[in-house]
Amino acid sequence: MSQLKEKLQEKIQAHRPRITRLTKEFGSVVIDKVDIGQCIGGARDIRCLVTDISYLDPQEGIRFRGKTIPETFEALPKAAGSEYPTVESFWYFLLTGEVPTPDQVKAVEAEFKVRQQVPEYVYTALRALPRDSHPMVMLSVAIMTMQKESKFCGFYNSGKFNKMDAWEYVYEDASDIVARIPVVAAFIYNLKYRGDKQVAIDQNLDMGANFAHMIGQSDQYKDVARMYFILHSDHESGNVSAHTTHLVHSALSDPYYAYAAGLNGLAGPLHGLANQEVLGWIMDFQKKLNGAEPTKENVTKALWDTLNAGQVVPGYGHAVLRKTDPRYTAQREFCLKTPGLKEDPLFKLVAMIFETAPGVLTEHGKTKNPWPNVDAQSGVIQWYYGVKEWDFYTVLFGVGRALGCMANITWDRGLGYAIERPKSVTTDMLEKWAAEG
Ligand code: NMX
Ligand code: MLT
Repeated sequence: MSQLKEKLQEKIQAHRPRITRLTKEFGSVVIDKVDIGQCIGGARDIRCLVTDISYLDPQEGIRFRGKTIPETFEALPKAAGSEYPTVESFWYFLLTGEVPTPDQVKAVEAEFKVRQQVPEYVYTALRALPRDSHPMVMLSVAIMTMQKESKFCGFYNSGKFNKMDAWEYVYEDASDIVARIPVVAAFIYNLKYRGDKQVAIDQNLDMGANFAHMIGQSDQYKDVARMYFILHSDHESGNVSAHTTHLVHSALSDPYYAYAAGLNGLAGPLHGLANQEVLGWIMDFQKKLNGAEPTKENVTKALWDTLNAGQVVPGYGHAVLRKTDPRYTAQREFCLKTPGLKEDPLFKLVAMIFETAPGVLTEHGKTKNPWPNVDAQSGVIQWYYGVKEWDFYTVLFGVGRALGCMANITWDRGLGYAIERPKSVTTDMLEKWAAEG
């Protein structure tokens, strides 16, 4: 058993009595109530999911295992020659809640090197798809294609399946998916945009650095990849991709089925696809400017044109957050400290939208949160480094999100969470309860 798996076993065993006690002794304690607005309005704010991987405070933003984004970056061991941690150290932290030692990080890196070999048939399947398929379709297909590798599914079918040990097989699948997904993403990038010029894995590089290497990027991009995958990893459990993954896995569908479903949710424009939409919006705006300088006035007009056409301003608003997303801030700070990037015209335009959009959205009066979310800033960084194919941006999100979703379902099995099955009601019932007050 690997060091990480052993640590996780210790953590899961220590945690199990807490869940048993809560269920047996306090199962009937009420922690929320549901109104008709929430029932019709996407179950907003209803407290009915449990996770210890991350928590989203509406004012403060995300905390991973109790740490804010700056605290997380500060605490974790850094990649060699970098001020950013490796994704591998973050994976250890998300799974166990403990900051790993450099040796523990090395062990995860070594484990990922073994796990990251993608079966050749995955590439055959991807090459058989129409080349103009959306890269999120390709990513989802790649994950589904690998389902036959599932160790959890093998354990289920072995006749020896039991609830206590099931998490160990989820851990195996989860680790394989996390190790392989950047390699698959790089293959898709090279297949679609670089004439199928494929680059072999560099066994000496950590996950983020190897992704940069495989897509033909510069050394500077290694930190972009590390930062990007960590920032996009988890956003508590109610968001569409995490919730879908949890829901599908709750039926004991294996992690491959579950994460492919999560990715399909991430591909929606109100969720992860918004980062592609942001770049599309900006490019349309620049086209309309026809060479003129962007100003506060013409940005304001473009925002109103979007709103008056009944569309949402991509990259703004959030179902839970009520302040600027700290993931936006972390990326903005990266831009501000990177020579060249802070002077980049696209960065300046995004900064001007940041100055303008909250006021316009507030005046428009619909959204509960006029502030930017993670997607408003992420595309600019990719664009600057030459990843200009913006339909690929959600794939990058999907690589990062695998960390959170896979850590979550490993714990779901460790703690034996039930199949998810909320209750639905009819409109007649709602009207009856409405009449009764
Ligand atoms: N532009 C225009 N209208 C908006 C926006 C926006 N950015 N955000 C919310 N609204 C509207 C929303 O469509 C709704 O209108 P209606 O009553 O006509 O249905 C109204 O404001 C109230 O919505 P909220 O309660 O503020 O937001 P909700 O929780 O329903 O939705 C989002 C959250 C994120 C789906 C929404 O803010 C949105 O569509 N934003 C733009 C897309 C986006 O950036 N998504 C990425 C989210 C982060 N991620 O990566 O997943
Ligand atoms: C996410 O990262 O999943 C998004 O911000 C959406 C959400 O939290 O609902």
